[in-house]
Amino acid sequence: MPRKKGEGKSGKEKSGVTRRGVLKMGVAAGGITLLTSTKSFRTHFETVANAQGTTTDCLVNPGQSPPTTPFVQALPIPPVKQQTNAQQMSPAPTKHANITGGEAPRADHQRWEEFPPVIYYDLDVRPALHRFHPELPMTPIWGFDGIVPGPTFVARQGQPILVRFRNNLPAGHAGSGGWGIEQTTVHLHNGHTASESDGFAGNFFNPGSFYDNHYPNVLAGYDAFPATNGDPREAMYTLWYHDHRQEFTAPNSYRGLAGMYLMRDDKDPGNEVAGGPDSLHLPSGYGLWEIPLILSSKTFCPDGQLFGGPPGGAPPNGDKFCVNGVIQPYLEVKRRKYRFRMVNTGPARIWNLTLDPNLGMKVIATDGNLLEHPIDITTLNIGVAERYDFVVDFSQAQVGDHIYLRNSQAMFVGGGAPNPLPPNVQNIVMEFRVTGNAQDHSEVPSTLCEYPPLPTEAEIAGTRIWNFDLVNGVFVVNGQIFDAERSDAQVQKGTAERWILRSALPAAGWVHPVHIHFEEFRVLSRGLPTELGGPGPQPPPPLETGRKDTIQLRGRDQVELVMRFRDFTGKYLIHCHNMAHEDNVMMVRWDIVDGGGGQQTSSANFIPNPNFRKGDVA
Ligand SMILES: [Cu+2]
Repeated sequence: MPRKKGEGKSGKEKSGVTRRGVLKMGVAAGGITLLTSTKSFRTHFETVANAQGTTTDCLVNPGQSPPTTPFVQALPIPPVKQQTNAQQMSPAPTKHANITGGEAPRADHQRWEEFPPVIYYDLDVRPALHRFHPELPMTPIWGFDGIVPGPTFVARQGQPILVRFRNNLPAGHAGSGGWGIEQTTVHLHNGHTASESDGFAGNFFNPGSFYDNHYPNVLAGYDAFPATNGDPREAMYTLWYHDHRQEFTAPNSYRGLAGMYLMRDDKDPGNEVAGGPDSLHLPSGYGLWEIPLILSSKTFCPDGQLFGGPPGGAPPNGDKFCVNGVIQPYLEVKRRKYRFRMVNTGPARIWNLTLDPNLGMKVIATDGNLLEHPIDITTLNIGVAERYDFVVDFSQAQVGDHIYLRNSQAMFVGGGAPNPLPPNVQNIVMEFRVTGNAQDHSEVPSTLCEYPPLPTEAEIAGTRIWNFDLVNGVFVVNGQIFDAERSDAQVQKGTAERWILRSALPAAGWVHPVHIHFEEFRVLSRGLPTELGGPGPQPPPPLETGRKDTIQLRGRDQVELVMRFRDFTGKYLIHCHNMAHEDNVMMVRWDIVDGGGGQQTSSANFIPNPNFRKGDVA
């Protein structure tokens, strides 16, 4: 459906009211002691090799970026993150936060002895210079290991890892007038991860300290299926990691703090030829036949510097289409099947993508999860944080053909329409050049996996309603703004719940891609009830029949989900993943709790199920 112009615009721009503005006033008044302030904005990138041009942030929205020639740069493939020798990690990772050793405060790692890390990674969160296009100068970015996007993690299900995130961002950055803030917390979206390693928005930490995230890489349902590392039907494959600092996720992620995280197992071992009897032989080989497509959109100032918003404000929607950190790249392909692993890293743009000529896309996974059966589509709609794995068969094309990935979504907030490039390439995201033939041993089986059954009525503890609204220019959930100290739901571990996500604002064209941390959900229905003026609940469309962790509320809308809560406890998040909405402050903390009588705490937005019998959970 067409989105009204203005979608994605942060409400604070209309109202002038901004909680972050209040925060910044607190900084100026010395109310936030974590930040240090300097008189003028520091040029903190000068030590980076090959620095050139201005090294300060561009702070004035140019409206439109300078022109750039499309398809002059080959698509870069983010390098695979390499492990660190555990003995070289200093100080050694510990269950308790090693505060004296430089670690930020956190709760103890849950199930640390049960899932001891077998692979260690050391990752530097730091400033660097990056070139988004050969015709633009190097520009300041923040990157995991100093690159945009960050390195790709290739993990294996059943193999616990530990990732040390070292905050080496410039101290005093926000206090001295730059956009973004030098504090970070890193969320692995949508790992089955204990709360203290989930990148909770309030668990941000300062430059000079580090934070160890423990990723057990277990499948949901571990406690019921310990012999198989969790329920094999809960397997996940395409994840991503990004900054999740409360109220600054948009500028920090826009500056470059995002990367991909892939999971391998026997069904999808990463090699289409080799592999055991369980291998699906999907087109595979990272960077070879299996290509990450990490989407973002950015705006650049007249001198070519990245524009990320006024300090304290939201970054623009961006009029330059970037894939894997470069503007409008090309990729040389052979006449065979390719698997694309796409993630939309925002900050706000929703894409509607078509191949031209239209070779079609065979979708094999939605968000992190394989579909039970592939779905053939001709147009792919992807909201912020959503992922799709799809296969394109270039054997339909001829050597010498050029095939374009075109975006048809009209959404130009924060600037003009995408550059008026030559008419034949307008709104094109990237180009595929068919350059030859290659053997293809890959397959796309008609059955990819089997889902676990939906929870029974007796397993569902009740129904919880989350209303996503805009009130006085502030994006709220159930009428409230985010507070890291306030938990709006206490979910009993080992139960299932039906969650209703609703956006009932009259005359609203707002799209809210809502993300729920920690567990995958299934969509029961889509559609606002008739008593609220909607069409009533309808069966989900085909691409929403798969397991997902992010779902779009489109205008006045409602989705009805069901999910289980297993294996870990602690604080988690539900939020709009339009990062401008998320920062302003459409996010809620909810908790998984254990014990306390085993009944869900009743609250205004929770309707208990009288037929619920705890203990019946599979
Ligand atoms: Cu939203």
